[in-house]
Amino acid sequence: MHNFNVELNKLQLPELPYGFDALEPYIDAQTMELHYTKHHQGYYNKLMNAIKGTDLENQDIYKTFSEISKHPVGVRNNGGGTWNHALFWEIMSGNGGGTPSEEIGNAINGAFGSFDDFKDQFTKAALGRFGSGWAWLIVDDNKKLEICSTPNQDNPLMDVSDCKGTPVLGIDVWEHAYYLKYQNRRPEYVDAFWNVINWDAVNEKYKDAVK
Ligand code: MN3
Repeated sequence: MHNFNVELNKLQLPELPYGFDALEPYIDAQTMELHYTKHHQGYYNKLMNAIKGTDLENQDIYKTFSEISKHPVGVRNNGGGTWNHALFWEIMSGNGGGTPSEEIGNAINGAFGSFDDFKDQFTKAALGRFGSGWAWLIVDDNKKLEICSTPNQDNPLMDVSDCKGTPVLGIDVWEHAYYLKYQNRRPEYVDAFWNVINWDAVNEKYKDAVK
């Protein structure tokens, strides 16, 4: 069911699909470099250590997420950290921004009334997440779009999540994602994010998720 992106299905550290400076001025190069080479790499390395020699090494990560409550917390935190960032890099682009069209544009209008209403609700979810976590646009089991947020490195693929579905868009609201440029001003970071969303990538994920 979650085969919308075979690459994300693998336990791997994907290459960043653009240079560290590609998202300037909205997300600065230094933040991108630290975020990818230290944070994402760190989650990946810790995940590999946590599952070494266990059945999880060869198990589909979506299956692992679907029963994450049975596994050590290190698998939950670092598995989420590995997968969430892989999605995050993919749904951004230096040529991003604008308003979505095609299937995802129509679905957003249908679910939220308009793009501006969607933007307001997604922004609220991102700003309302206390402490560290993520805000998501997901496709739920009824193939409807929903907005929600999760703490820490949890995601809506996990059985422990309050909201469940397939993420097609997500924003990292950990301070490490924005502190160097925006310090404590999370609203400015979330506002800037709209300029780097790769709606073509989101549309592909949406189409796969509703298949
Ligand atoms: Mn992060």
